This record gives sequence, C-alpha cells and structure tokens, in this order.
Amino acid sequence: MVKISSRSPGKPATIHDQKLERGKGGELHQFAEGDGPVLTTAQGGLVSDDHNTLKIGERGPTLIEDFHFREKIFHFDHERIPERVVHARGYGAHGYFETYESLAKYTRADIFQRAGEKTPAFVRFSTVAGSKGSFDLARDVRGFAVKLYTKEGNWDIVGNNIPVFFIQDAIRFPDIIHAVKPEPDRAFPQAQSAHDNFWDFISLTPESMHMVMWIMSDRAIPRSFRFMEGFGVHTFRFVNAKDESTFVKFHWKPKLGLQSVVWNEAVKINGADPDFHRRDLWNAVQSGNFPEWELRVQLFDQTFADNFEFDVLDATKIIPEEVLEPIPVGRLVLDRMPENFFAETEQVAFMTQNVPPGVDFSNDPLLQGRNFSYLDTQLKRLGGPNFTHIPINAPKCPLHHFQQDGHMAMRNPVGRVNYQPNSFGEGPRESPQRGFRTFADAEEGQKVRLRAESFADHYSQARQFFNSQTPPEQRHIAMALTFELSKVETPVIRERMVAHLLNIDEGLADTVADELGMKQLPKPADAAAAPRDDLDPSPALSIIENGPNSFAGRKVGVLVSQGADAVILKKLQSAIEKEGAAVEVIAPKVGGVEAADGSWIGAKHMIDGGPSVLFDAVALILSEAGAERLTGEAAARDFVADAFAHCKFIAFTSGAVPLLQKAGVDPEADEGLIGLDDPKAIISFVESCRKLRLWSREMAVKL
Ligand code: HDE
Repeated sequence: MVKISSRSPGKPATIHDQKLERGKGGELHQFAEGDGPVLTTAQGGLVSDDHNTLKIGERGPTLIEDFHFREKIFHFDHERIPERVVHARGYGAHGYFETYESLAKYTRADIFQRAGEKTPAFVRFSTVAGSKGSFDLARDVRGFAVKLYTKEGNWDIVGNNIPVFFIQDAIRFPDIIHAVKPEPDRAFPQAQSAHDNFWDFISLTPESMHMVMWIMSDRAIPRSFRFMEGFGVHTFRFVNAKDESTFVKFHWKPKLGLQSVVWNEAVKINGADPDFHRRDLWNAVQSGNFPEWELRVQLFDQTFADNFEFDVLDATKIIPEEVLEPIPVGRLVLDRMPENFFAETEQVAFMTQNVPPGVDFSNDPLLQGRNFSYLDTQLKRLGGPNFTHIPINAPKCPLHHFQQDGHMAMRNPVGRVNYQPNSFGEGPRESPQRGFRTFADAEEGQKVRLRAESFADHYSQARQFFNSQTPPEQRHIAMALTFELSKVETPVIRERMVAHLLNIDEGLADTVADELGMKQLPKPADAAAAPRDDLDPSPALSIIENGPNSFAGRKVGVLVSQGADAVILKKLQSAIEKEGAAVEVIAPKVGGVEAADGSWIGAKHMIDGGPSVLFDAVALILSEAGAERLTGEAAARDFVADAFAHCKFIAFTSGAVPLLQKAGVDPEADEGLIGLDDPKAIISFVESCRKLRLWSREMAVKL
C-alpha cells in the first residue's frame, strides 16, 4: 500500500498563518491555515504538498511523474541570467527628472521644452570590476547610469562617477577589462585593481594616466552613491529644431555634496558591511530622504572645440569647469526603491545609443564603439531581442512598429498588416519632422586605423588633476599608488609606473618610489607629447574643496554603556536629527543598556556589528565603570582608534576617557575630540561634523 501524503487530514492548503508541526519522521512541516491563496504550479495547478517529493513508499525512490517537483527544480535551475561583463554589481532606484527651463534654443528634445516637466527615471549605480556578489567599497570607478523614460522614447545617459576613461578607442576595451578582472589562471583577485595584470596593461598604456590619477584618488572609494558626481564622459550633441548643433557634456552634481572614505576605512567597511552602499541608498530612500542630483551641461560650439587645448573627442580629457561653466538644467530625484531587485535592477538594459530626437553623438571613438556594444550585450544577457518588453526597459510612450515574434514576445501586432508601405492604410509611418534626424555633419577622409595627433598628450591633464588636489588628497593618491603597486609582483611593472609618474609630478613619483623601497628612480617615460605645466589647477576637481558644509544625510554612531547619561544622549540625538543626519546606538549587547537614570537605551548594533567605519562621526556616552569594562574589548578599542585614525569627529563624556586612553587616543589631541560634559558642546560637535573629517589630524597619523 503506497501512502503519499504527509499532510494531516483536515488542514486547508493555504500559505497564510503557517505553523510548524512535526511529521512522523520528526521532520518539520509548515501547514497553512485560513483563507489565503492556494499554492499553485506555474501552470496554475493547485498544489497539495510542497515539502515531499512523490515516492514509492516513505523511503522509496522518487518518481519522474512528480511534475510539481520537476517544474519547481527546473525553474530554480534557470533562475540566473549572465551577470554583466562589466558593472556586474549594481543597485538601482526609481525617481524622476525635472526640467528647470526650456532649452529649446539648443535642443528639440521634448524633455527640455517645458519648465517643470517631470520625466520618470531609473538609475543604476555600480562598480566595474567585481562580480555581482563582490563588496561595495572596492577601489573602482562607479557606474552612474540614468534611464529617462521621455515622451519620445528612452534616453539613457550611461555615465560614470569619473569624467574621463582609461582608453581612447573602444577596440581596447576588452584588453583593459581582461587586465583588471581576476587573472584567468588563478581566478583572483576579486574586485581589485591591485595586481600585476592590471598595472602591466596600464603601465604599457600611457593614455590611461589621467584616469589613473582619478582612480587612485578618493573618487574611487565614495562614502555613498548619494555623495558622488556623475558624468556622461563623452562629448554629445544637442540639436535644435533648426538642425543646429551644440556640443554638450553632462554632469550630475549631488545635492548633499561630495564625500569619500579613506582606504583603510574602505577595507574595513568591506568586511563589516559588504553592502554598505546598497544599504545606504535603501535606507535613504525608504526613510524619505530622497537623494538628489542637479544636471548641469557644458555647452560649446565648434569654434570652442577648435580652440580648446585638447580634443573634445578624446574621452581621456575634461573641459575644466573653470574654463567652461556647467549650466544647471534640471534635477534628478530618487524616491522609490524597486519592488524586485531582479526584475528591475538586474534586468535593466542601458544603451548609449538610446537618445531622443534633439540629442546626438559626437565622433568620440569610445562612444561610437559603445553604441554597438550595449545593444549586443543585451541579447546575451536577457536572452533574446524582446528585452524591451520587460517592464523596466519598456518605454513609457506610445509604441508603433512592425517588429514581431522572437523569444518571449509579450507585445504582438494584431491585424493583417505587419509591413510598410502597405495599401491598406494601416500601421504607423515615419515622420521626417518628428523622428530622429542624425545631425548632418560633413565627413570625408581615407579609411585608416590611426589615432589622431590631437589625442597624443597623456600627462598634462593628469598633472592638472594632481595639482588641483588638497594636500591630504595628494597624500591619498600617493598612498593608493603605493598600496596597489606593492601588490604587483613583477618589479619592472612598478618601475614603468614610476617612470610615468615622473611625467606627472616628480614629488609624487619620489614618494611612491620611496614607499615602495625602490633603490633608484627610473628615467621618465617617453612621452608622445611633452607634458605641459601651464594648466591652471581646477578646484572643482577636489572632493574636499567641494564638501557640503552640512552634515545632512550623514550618520553618527553613538557608543553607550551601562550607566550612560540618557539625557546627554537625547540632546545629542535631537541636535543631530535637526541637522538632517541620523543616529545609531551601539552597545555591548544589542538588547541595549540601562542608563544612569534607570531608563532603558535600546541599541541597533553590538560593538562588533557596528564598528566606527560605518559612521561619519562617533560619540562615546559612557559611564566610567562602563568605559573601564570596555577597555578589555578589542572591538571597543578599535571603535575609538579607527574613528581617530580616520580623522572623524569624536564627542565623548568624561566617563569615556579610560577607553580613549586605552585606544591610544589623547582626549586633548586636537579640536576633533569634543568633551560633552558642557551641553553647549553638543552644538559645536554638530557644527564640526559639517566639515566631515579633520584632515589636519591625518598628517599626524600613519594610516
Ligand atoms: Fe560600458 N559597458 N563600455 N562604459 N558601462 C557596459 O553594457 C562598453 C564605458 C558603463 O548599470 C556593458 O549592459 C564598451 C565608459 C556603465 O547596467 C557593455 C566600452 C563608460 C555600465 C559595456 C565601455 C561606461 C556599462 C555591460 C568602451 C562611462 C553599466 C553590460 C568603448 C561613460 C550599466 C551592459 C548598468 C556597461 C561596454 C566604456 C559606463 C559590455 C565597449 C567610457 C555605467 O556593453
């Protein structure tokens, strides 16, 4: 006799109000009760048992006849789609773009015709080198891809948080990416540029030197997606109704200002919270603190392009903001998280060639190559030509075309006519007036594989970038280069890199060579065009110079102990929240502590789970006995020592002094340590936090 059901008689098969019951063999079953929906197969068949495969006897072989089991496993086996070849790890959010004023003078794009026009948007931020499951704080470029669902079709600005790129011609892209990804024999390192192959390629590719300065700077370790800029990188065109073209470069400026972490902090964040950037965006949007960027455009004509000192088609160059001011044209607000990560963030398909009428391309050879790649890659990743039927990729404007069929076709033509011209008077027709008209630029020349002479200067803007940084930022670049090259095992690669640095800044080259323990400096690298030293520094290139002067959107970690002063905590909390920042309490146990006045202070983290690297500033509200107890805990000492080493502002009650001392921090070391016993000090702590970091301390600390 074969008995196949394990459900107790009389239990309705619903998935609501589930409770656990032990089966005959001691295994746990979830039984559903109530009037909720009945579990079904993908074909809609009602399921009676989702916990036991169909077997011959309780201990017998499983039957192929079990179609429910086979369907469930089949679907599971096929849940993954290929991750992106680059930018695999990303996180997205929905929002809108709001146009400030009409830009009809420059472009006929509908999105820019009316002040106050709101256009739905989806944005995906990403790292480039790591796999989908890699950590957020890799030293890397961040993707900043914006999809604008305009009334004239989707416009994708597929940009980065760095305005230049490694290479000048798209044909080199597979090489730079192969070089940075894990080495093919050993399959490591993951999400790191600190290895031989990457620096080998770079050291043999002088055109990447400007980009190298950016990725070795703190731009490559942003504190949050919310605190970074975005750039379209290439020169594009606006084209107006009279078919006149204006060149344009796109810049996204974060409303909360720029902010990055330091490398030692980044390494520790990756361990403490590999999802640091995801969590930050999720929390900000879910709590109603909607991140915002202003879109600014650098507009210029052919005469400007002809007279500018570098080629505007060369993606390894910028036009400094001081030379050509970016004009604000609208704002981007992210106000809704996806309901399903896979459906939206994983399946979103950005394509540089998605432009509305009124936006057009320049001849930048990198952009031209990208215009091929982004369509091609979707076919592999999303599995067929109908990826525009997926809701996240579907335009939100009327669609009329004769494309049909293919895998997973969701939108199918109805009626007899699926071609044009046709004599039935059915279906859409093209419109020379409203349709996309390519700007009729005059082109002529021989077919050649040549790099323009105007692309030859690889060092001058690298030098300009370095010269535009504040001393702590310059120090960070030197330390980053030292760290990365210290991981390179082949000495000649290190030497080649220092030879390039000599063309950028001798002091930088000296420091790096010295920190690497190189016995002597190599000769400067041969330069295709002599590096210039007459470019003015551009303050817009420094993160520190463009700080927010506000602590809004940031987070303070408050360490409390048994017997802590609940009144000070309350006052501190309200001052920080008034500033638009958040507070998270860390305690020896996550359950919280009893305050001196007998009240209970709840906690968000235990000390190990809430290290100070997760916060922008910290406060220690400790009783003396509590602090004494914490001196014996490595995590508590690290909490303080790291906050100090990372130049954070630290507020403390006098009870906390033993812990500070045990962590090697002199409570009077500098103005970044603020005693809280005087209640007025709370205000000065919050005001200090607006500076984000006390960089002068860094010169005294070996990170
Ligand atoms: Fe990409 N890039 N890229 N890229 N890129 C991709 O497209 C490519 C480049 C950028 O969040 C791929 O859908 C080539 C520059 C972002 O989904 C692929 C070249 C810039 C994203 C591709 C470049 C970018 C991508 C992989 C050299 C900054 C992520 C998956 C010519 C302006 C978009 C995909 C997202 C993704 C190709 C260089 C930005 C393979 C051939 C320069 C933000 O098509």
